[in-house]
Amino acid sequence: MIWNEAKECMSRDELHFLQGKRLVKTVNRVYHNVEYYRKKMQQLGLEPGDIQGLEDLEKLPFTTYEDLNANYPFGLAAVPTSELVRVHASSGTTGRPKVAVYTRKDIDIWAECVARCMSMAGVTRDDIIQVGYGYGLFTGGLGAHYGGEYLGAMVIPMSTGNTHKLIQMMIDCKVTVIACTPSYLLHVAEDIEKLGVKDQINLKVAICGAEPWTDEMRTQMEQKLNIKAYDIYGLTEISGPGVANDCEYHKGLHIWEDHFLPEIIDPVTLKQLPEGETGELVMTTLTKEGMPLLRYRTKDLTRLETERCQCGRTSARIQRFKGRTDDMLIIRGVNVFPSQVEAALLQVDGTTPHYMMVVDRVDNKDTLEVQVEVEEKYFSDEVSKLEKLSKDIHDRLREVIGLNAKIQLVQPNALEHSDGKTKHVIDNRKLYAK
Ligand code: DLL
Repeated sequence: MIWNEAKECMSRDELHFLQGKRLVKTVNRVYHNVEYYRKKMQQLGLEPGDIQGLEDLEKLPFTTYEDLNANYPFGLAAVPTSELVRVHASSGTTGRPKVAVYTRKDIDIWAECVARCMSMAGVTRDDIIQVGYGYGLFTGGLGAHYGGEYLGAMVIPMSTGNTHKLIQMMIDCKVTVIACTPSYLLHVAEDIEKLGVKDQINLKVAICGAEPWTDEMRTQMEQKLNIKAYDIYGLTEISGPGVANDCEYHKGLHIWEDHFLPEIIDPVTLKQLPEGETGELVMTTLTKEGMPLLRYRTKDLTRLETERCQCGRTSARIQRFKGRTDDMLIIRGVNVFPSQVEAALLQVDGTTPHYMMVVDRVDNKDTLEVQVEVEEKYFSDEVSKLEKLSKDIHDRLREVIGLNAKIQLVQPNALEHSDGKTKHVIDNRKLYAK
């Protein structure tokens, strides 16, 4: 079902005209309201008048996480605080999160984008949606929640953490749609099987995202739960979930191009790549008021296709993700950078900066083991000291990355050391396309 046919199915020419107009407006907005962008454009000898349409996009500067970090928390806001109504955030490479701010209109547009995604997955106002993404600073919970309500469906704000309660509510409320991470849904499916309650489940659709997943996972969840599963993409900086979603033909994720202008660039030369080539996805927001971003480097590697889809939508579609240009991992839906782990370890006395993160998926649940070299003396001391150190590291990591990791303390020099770039991650999950 198409939620907003006028926008979702406009011809590519009409779309480019609209994007050009909105780009010019956005450039004017940031130039006049965000000191950081004004300075950046001035350094490049650019004035708003130099940007007349899409053909001038490449003249504009990129925005990166480092820019967000330098302007933390609200330095990139383009309106006064009195006009902002919401803040969300996700982890950054350093201790500072990536923060996004929203005006009321931003929240409305975001909700419409999520509603379009849900509608694309066949969800209607007659559905009962259980939101199993985390609520809070993470955009998943509230993003899916507002989108579901915008559609007119009934939303159950389940959040994460209690699978048995989620399954009980699913049965009692006759839930028809679930929105959660794909790995969590597979875990839920297994618990449903274990509890022997499959025949009491009314689910028909799942809207899964926030982490990479494979076609095999889609097949598994569709078969186990007798549902149709859809892929939803987004990132905090750009708004949250609902930047793109796949339709029933599963030929890639349709981007809401009337709100987000995509490009694919070579992450080394930073030049735009011809259509169909794989590179880094870059997004310019076209309607955001609170924190508009010019050419934001998502660090996600993919390619785009624009030939018309059988569903009738005309937007560019994101193809399978191939990885990231940075070392961010998504573990149980949580973004984690090795640098955060390193920083946490350094705060605990007795550890060394030599560590290895081993990520795996066991029974559809992500596991994280952190192997840490500790000072020799701990191995000759009583066992209780080693145990205390292990607990201290565990607790510190939990505070910093928000995950419970299994800690394995090892002797000095037990891990690989190198003069060059030491490998700190072994990810056995193989979630990205080759
Ligand atoms: O994960 C927003 C979201 C919430 C999307 C719920 C979908 C559903 P962040 O925490 O800022 O935002 O993480 C953004 O997650 O750059 C991708 O690397 C990855 N990601 C998000 N969705 C997908 C997906 C939310 N469908 C980062 N497939 C992005 C692959 C995804 N990777």
